[in-house]
Amino acid sequence: MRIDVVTIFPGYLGPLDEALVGRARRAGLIDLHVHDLRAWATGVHKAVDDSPYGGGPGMVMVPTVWGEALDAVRAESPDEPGLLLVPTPAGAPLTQARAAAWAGEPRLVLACGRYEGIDARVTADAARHGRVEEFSLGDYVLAGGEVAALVAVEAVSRLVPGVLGNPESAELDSFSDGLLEAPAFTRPESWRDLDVPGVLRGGDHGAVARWRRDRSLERTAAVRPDLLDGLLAAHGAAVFDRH
Ligand code: 6GU
Repeated sequence: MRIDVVTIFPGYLGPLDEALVGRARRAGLIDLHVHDLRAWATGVHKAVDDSPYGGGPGMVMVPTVWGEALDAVRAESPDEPGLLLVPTPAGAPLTQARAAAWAGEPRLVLACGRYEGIDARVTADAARHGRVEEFSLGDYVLAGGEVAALVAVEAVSRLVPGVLGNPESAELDSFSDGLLEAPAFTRPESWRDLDVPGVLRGGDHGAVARWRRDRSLERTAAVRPDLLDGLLAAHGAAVFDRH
């Protein structure tokens, strides 16, 4: 899969050299390109932003620079214009389902805005060339889209075949069945007077699965009751049946 990220702070994407994503890149599974938006800025000041029409605080990123940048990045791989992803607190939430859908794309292009966002005509124009999706990490405001791009690249990369050592771990994750994961334990069996639950040491795989399911439901009901409401609405009470 090819991923392009366009940003005025390429250094922000440095962590993508590390750990899981770094390894996936070196293995040739993820072909990641980070582009400095300022390369397409013109004039002595290389400005990328201007004051908003209609007034108000802050600055808006200019469509001219973004248009040239996205045209050029798209042209680097003309057969595959890619899905344009725009991080913005005004987008629909990033979910595991969206990450999984994006992991099936041959190419993603991430356009990171700063300031009060990007002139709205940039996404309108991009939608004439291909598909565009805006996404938000949640209900809080970041200084720019770079951290959201890091989050999206990591969430997507671990779902690309071959990136995870054990593909089962993606399937067992929190959210892949719509519930939060049960707590996990490893050796030693007893630590600071805290014991690993006996059922996990007993070798009864059915009992372990039921215990994990119960803890998942308990934890989800406690911290994310909205997820249970969503599952009930989608599938009915059968989703809570024991297997
Ligand atoms: Cl995607 N961008 C910004 N700037 N702030 C956010 C966000 C994205 N998601 C939550 N807050």
